Amino acid sequence: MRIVLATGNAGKIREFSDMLGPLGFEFVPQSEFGIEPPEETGDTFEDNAILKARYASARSGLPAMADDSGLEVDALGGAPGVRSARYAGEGSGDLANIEKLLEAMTLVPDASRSARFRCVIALARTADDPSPVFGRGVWEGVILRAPRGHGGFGYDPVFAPRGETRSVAELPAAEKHTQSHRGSALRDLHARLRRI
Ligand code: ITT
Repeated sequence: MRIVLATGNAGKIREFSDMLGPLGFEFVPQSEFGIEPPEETGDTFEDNAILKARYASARSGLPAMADDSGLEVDALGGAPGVRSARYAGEGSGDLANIEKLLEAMTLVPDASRSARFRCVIALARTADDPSPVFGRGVWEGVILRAPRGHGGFGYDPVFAPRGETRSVAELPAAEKHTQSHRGSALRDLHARLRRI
């Protein structure tokens, strides 16, 4: 079965191509259909994930899968959350977002720097699928005081998983996939699909 991968984020596309290979579906990035990511108007990861999946399915006529994810920082009341991609402003890049986060966390002591990545993956079999399937994943950790490493994307250089001294950007990709919110969400989605 061909499924549209409804994301415009190159980091996510890389991780999904690593992880989806063994699942036996053919995933086609939405850019191959000329689909641009829609505006994310939802207040929750679920809302935005299904909004993106339905949008890509409507435009391609195929089933579509979308990921909505973000970083939740306890000392910032859960921010940047669903706004993680645009924390430093609309269209802001990873560097600007990291800079804003580190600045907001300057006075936060080591013991209070807990945070987590969340990921919700939605699969819409048609644009108006009345029972889309969701997979969810969480990855607990802390916010570092300075960026470290060059792997991954987004906030990876400033997030160290719980019990780990390296940042996610210092982990080999395969190690990130076995632990990450995205890896867990994909395994959760896969398990639910097998029960349908
Ligand atoms: P699409 O909506 O097109 O998929 P996006 O980048 O806008 O791309 P989101 O709205 O889901 O995606 O925003 C997620 C943001 O959260 C992402 O841009 C990163 O800044 C951050 N993020 C999510 N997963 C991450 C990961 O594994 N490592 C680092 N940062 C991550």
